[in-house]
Amino acid sequence: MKCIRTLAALLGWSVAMIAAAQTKWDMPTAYPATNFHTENITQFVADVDRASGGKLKITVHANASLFKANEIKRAVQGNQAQAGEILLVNFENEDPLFGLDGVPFLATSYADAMKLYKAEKKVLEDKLAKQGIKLLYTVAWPPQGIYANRTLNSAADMKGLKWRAYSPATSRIAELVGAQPVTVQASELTQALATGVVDSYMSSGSTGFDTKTYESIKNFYDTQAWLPKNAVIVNQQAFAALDKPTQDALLKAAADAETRGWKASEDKNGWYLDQLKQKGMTIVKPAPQLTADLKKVGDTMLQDWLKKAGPEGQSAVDAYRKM
Ligand code: PCA
Repeated sequence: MKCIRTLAALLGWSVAMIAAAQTKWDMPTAYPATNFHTENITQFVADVDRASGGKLKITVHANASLFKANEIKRAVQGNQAQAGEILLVNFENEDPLFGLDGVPFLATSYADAMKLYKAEKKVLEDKLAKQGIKLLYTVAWPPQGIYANRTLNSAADMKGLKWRAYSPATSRIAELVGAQPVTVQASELTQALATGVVDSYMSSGSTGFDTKTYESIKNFYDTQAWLPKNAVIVNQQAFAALDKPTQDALLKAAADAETRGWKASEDKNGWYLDQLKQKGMTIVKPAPQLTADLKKVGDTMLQDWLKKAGPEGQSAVDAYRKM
């Protein structure tokens, strides 16, 4: 009898120990489970689980199911969610530095997008740290092009488009070309297209595919204008509460996810555009006038950005240009 009681006590104690040793995090993201960013995150979370010996369990809530895209950052800041994935350019109004990779035609290839990341990484980390957030890694979206039914030979042809925007910068583009911006997060884009709330937008082949844009829009103008980045972030206090081996496991998995994610983005870009073609879309090489007009828009936006971002913005751009 005594022996059984001791055993029961021991069992209760070990269950309590396991529960105490195990940390559970919520991780909201804004894109569907099948998106390459989310697939990468799924792998990241599995790596963390394994490398931490099951001590850190992260539950991913994809497709803006827990928080809207533009609410995720604040949720992580306030520790309502311990980790999350955000689109940096969404927060340009908070701080211009978050919008650097959304300036059209500043960095238009994967190699340049990586350089830009290296040039801004320190200041980005510092900004987030001041907000109680730790940057784990980033991954670039594929290059941004224009979805529209109209024939676009120049920016003048964009006048009056009902333009879906996902960030302050994509709204600004609409203003500069005389289109009407409506901000719609990716998870609500399919419906906005189907109901005619919007008839055009700028994004990657990836989002065109995810949202079945081919069901309502015929053309993708492959302007390769910029590659915005998603950032995976954690609440600093939640991170600090982990034991050292678990922290190390998390950081190692994050470094692997960054390398894997950038590669997946680049590798899958062609696949996404092929899928759009197979679904009946035309991938258009933009007319020289359209490109020239959009580059002018980009120049204006870079000047505006440099004014807003001040010396630290200038030095990030200078560092990038020197690479
Ligand atoms: N897809 C996201 C942001 C950039 C991209 O390629 C979107 O359209 O919301």
